[in-house]
Amino acid sequence: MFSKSTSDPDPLVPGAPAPQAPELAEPTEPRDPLPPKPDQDGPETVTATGVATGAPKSSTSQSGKFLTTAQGARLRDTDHSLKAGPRGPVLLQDHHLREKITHFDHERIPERVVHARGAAAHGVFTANGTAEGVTQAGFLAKGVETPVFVRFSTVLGSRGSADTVRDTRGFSTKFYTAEGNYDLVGNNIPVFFIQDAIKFPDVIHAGKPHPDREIPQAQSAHDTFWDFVSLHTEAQHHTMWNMSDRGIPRSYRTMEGFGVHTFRLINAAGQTTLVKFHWKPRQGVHSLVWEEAQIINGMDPDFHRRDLADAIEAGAFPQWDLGIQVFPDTEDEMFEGIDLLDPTKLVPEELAPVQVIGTMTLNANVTNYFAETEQVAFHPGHLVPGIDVTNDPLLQGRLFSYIDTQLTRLGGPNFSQIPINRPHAPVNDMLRDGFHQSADHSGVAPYQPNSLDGGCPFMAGADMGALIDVPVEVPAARKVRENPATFDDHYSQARMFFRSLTPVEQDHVVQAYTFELGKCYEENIRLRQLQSLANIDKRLADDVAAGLGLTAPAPALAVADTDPSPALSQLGGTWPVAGRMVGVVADEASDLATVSEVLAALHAEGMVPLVIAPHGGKLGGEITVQRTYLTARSTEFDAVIVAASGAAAPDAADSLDAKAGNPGGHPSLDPRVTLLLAEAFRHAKALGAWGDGGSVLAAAGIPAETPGIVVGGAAEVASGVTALLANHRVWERFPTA
Ligand code: HDE
Repeated sequence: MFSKSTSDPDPLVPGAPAPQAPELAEPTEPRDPLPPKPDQDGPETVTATGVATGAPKSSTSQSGKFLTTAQGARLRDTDHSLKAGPRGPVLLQDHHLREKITHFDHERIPERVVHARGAAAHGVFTANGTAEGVTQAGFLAKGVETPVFVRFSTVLGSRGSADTVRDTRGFSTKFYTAEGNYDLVGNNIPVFFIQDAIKFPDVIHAGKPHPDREIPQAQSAHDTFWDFVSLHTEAQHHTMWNMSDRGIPRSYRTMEGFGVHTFRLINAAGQTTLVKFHWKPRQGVHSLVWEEAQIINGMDPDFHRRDLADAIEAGAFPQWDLGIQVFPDTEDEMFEGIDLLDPTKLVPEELAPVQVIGTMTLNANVTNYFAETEQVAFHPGHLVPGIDVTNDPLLQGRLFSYIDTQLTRLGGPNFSQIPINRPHAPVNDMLRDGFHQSADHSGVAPYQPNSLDGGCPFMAGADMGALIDVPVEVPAARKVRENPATFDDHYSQARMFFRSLTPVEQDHVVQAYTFELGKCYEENIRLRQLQSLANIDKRLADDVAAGLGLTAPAPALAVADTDPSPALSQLGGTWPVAGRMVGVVADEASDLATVSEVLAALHAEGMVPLVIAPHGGKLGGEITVQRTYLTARSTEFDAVIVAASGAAAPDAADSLDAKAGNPGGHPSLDPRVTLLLAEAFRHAKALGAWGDGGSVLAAAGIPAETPGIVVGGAAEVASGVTALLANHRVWERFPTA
């Protein structure tokens, strides 16, 4: 299934030298295929009785250099069917034709019913030991390194849908621990739409395209979605997060991740604690702005997928700290008045700080999308000793759903044998046969107890690293279809979230609701959603209503006020600039020596400068052009710099004003360049120009005396833009209400 290791000599060509792995290159440069990654092969094949068969790890993948049939017979022609003469009918006996077409006919498997669109990468998780006091999970002990596979996803869209839609993002991590696979199957939003798994088909049916015309694709801006969430008001908190900038991340690399549910940990002494898991991106938490997201959906629907793969290939490995919020395991499972079993509630970090327990680095791209990203199967029930579930009714339902869906999606019960799903711990189960069985089980007694296989496999003792079902008390109760009263409050945390945002972020929320409800046809649905908004925050409701040309109703109920949680805002703080994309507009007439210096300065900070020029190839025979005026769009860049023309003095700091009256003089003046600059300006990105490059900014209508515009000497521009990028955007340029 995976590429043959390049170090293996070809067995059919005696003495053939082993091909060498290629050097990694810039993502924008053509490259040879990457070498296979060691942990994609999974462990040696092990039989049910624990005997390694010695079979090569990739026994089913490509080997040898000649094209063969699936049975290994070499072929001399794959371009022509076997026919009765050149003009004759095709012969049924052509096995290669039938095998090739039949296999092709069956290449597709059902896409995931949700989270169909995803991108993934390999990496490593290193524990810092902080969690040792609360869990006996071996992979969380100090210094332990665990291979991981992470899949990010959107929720609503089909597999071929665009990346930058407004939606929740999945953030699933498979830890291949020495005690078996542990899956943390989370989202980039810490709460969920519903409190009980029985509502999952309802919320997803409402969010998916309308059943009659199957539109719209991959978005919530339509009647059925708002119909449901305005009626099922426990969804209001999650929906508020979707309408915030969290719904349109800049990159998978700049998303937080959340386990959402509360989990129960158990330490070596048998003591239990309740925890919530958080991933904190070291790159900072950043988002797109809505107009950018919409443009990207057309310009580059693979934007997030490409961004992740390019960053990893360029060596800008994204990193996340894994943290836990720790709560005492009390009988009521409450913390500071918050029901820890209610997945529509978060616990503010100000009340329970996130304690870092380790760091994950994604350092290798997938080799084969289908084999790995498509076939990976996560499950919140894939646990290891020391981590257990709670009675959160949403989590309990998920424990059933994931294995069930894999049976259809991956065609039977043996998907854990697919290399990407194989544990790196020894597997010795008594599961047998079924579709796609690829293990060659030995022994005659796949049952317990037995004597015929010597009693094997054996049960692990309490001190042998076996799974632990924490013996939690179940209070005497009646069988009911009811929620606890503590689940009843649907609004106070939505209010807390909105009021914790800065004015710029609040404005984005207002605009998002106005956009989404503006796409609904039914006025009753808009009004019903406005009622929920009025319950959450009167100003929010009034502003959205004004945009819709409606009047917001009065709040219908009293909602508890809680302290804002500043940690919920994405603004503030400075972040590493490594991996950020900076466009440098230049052409043949530019001051090319200085262009090279600026590119070097940006490179030295770990950024990815991309030269944008009128044509491809090289400028001055030396500087590689990565984007042309035709292929560049502002949305790809975090900042844009315009080079001076060679004629101008490179340090003419006042050139922006000087040239503003005569913009036609600069060779980079082109409507596509001015559009690029105007868009980047509108999206509050840093812009710079040295020398008479400032005249191009002026021609795009960008005033010189505006925050986030750096004009001056080239070195000053490079360092000024770098400093601005650490804040992600020039926030003060956004107009606020
Ligand atoms: Fe999922 N979810 N989910 N979900 N979910 C799936 O499993 C489901 C929920 C999440 O990258 C499916 O393998 C139910 C919450 C992610 O492969 C399916 C409920 C959270 C992924 C399923 C939930 C998630 C899935 C579809 C309500 C965040 C993508 C394909 C009880 C904590 C995993 C699959 C990947 C995928 C069911 C709610 C996250 C159908 C019934 C809450 C990240 O089994």
